[in-house]
Amino acid sequence: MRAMTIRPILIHPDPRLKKVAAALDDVNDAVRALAGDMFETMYDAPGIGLAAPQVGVLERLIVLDCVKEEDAEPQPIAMINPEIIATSDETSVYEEGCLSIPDQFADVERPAEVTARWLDLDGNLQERDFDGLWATCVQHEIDHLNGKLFIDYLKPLRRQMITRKMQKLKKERTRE
Ligand code: GNR
Ligand code: NI
Repeated sequence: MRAMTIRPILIHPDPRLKKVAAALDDVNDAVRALAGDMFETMYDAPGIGLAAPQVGVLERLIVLDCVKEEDAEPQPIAMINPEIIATSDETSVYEEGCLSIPDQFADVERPAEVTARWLDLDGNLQERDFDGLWATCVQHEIDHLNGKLFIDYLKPLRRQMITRKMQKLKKERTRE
């Protein structure tokens, strides 16, 4: 097996973060290699989730691990072509962040519980209920596959302020 590589994460605004990603029609070694790189990149960041478009790959693949405690067992999950097939009426509010929008955080309201269906890295269909941070994270990641960022839930003025900060950050980074 090829060594895993940390890939650069795209920073908003970037046209690739606004595109709808394409479904994967095959679960092969290339997809498994990409998932490996995405786990490596997510844990290095560190983050609790990562979607392929964030590393510039416009395909429907996400990885997540919402276990935050240092001493707890990791729970890596890779999802190919994930779908939310049911949502609770009950909602919850989490302060969200995004690796593509560094150091910006805002409250986002979403369904508190969701049922997701996806293909795992062996090509087997999986279905599971998520709640708490896991439910928020899986929705945040699937949004990325549809070109949607958490700031799209904010009021336009707040979103614009964050976008301007990110434009400034990107400019500073290219000057260095
Ligand atoms: O690391 C992340 N933390 C986070 C916190 C609250 C809600 C969602 C997230 S996902 C984010 C990683 C990321 O940007 N995934 O796309
Ligand atoms: Ni994100």
